[in-house]
Amino acid sequence: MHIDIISVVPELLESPFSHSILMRAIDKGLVSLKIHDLRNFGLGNYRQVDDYQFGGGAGMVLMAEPLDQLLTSLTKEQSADAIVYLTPDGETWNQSMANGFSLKERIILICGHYKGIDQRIRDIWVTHEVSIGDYVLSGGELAASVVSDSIIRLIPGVLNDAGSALNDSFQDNLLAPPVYTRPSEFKGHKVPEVLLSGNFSAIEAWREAEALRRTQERRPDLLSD
Ligand code: 6GU
Repeated sequence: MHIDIISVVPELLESPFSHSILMRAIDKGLVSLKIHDLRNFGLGNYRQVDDYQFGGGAGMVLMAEPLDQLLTSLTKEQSADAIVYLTPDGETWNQSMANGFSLKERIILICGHYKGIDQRIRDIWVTHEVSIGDYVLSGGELAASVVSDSIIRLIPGVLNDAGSALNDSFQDNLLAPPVYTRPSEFKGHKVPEVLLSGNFSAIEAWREAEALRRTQERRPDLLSD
């Protein structure tokens, strides 16, 4: 899989991909990722990328031309399977969307800033519009990191334990059961006996029951879907 991310603040995207699981996925060659500074396609001596909005109103808008030129150059040799614009008015991202995107070969993510991007780029280029929840972020970069993380960890070979992604919360519309590690007693709180029993079918049954109980308690909406 290859992911291109377009941003006017590329520095915001460095850390999430430089550590832990995502860094190892890149090092192993399971995914390649390139961050593109929109300013390199900016107009004029000042490399301008944004301008006032027609009709007035506060906030700048990312101009169509720099984005169009960058998108043209990115898709010249190979087309993209998805061109995603991260925006609070997009479709709310979820695990089933992440599963679908993990099968794609080539994804382009566009991070908006200020008031967003010129509508014509959305009309001409964008295939998917994605939000990560009902709150406002200062730009699309954190959302692009969230979306990328949720996709990349589903690529076969990225997680060491093959079963690991399948057991995650949401993967089967259930929240994950509680987990414990040493010591078996901590400040008077004991680890549930069954987990120490070595009886794997009993452990599996306990985990399933706990997952269901947690989901009923915290997210009953998941069970009715
Ligand atoms: Cl994708 N972008 C911004 N700016 N804010 C958001 C968001 C995206 N998703 C939720 N809030």
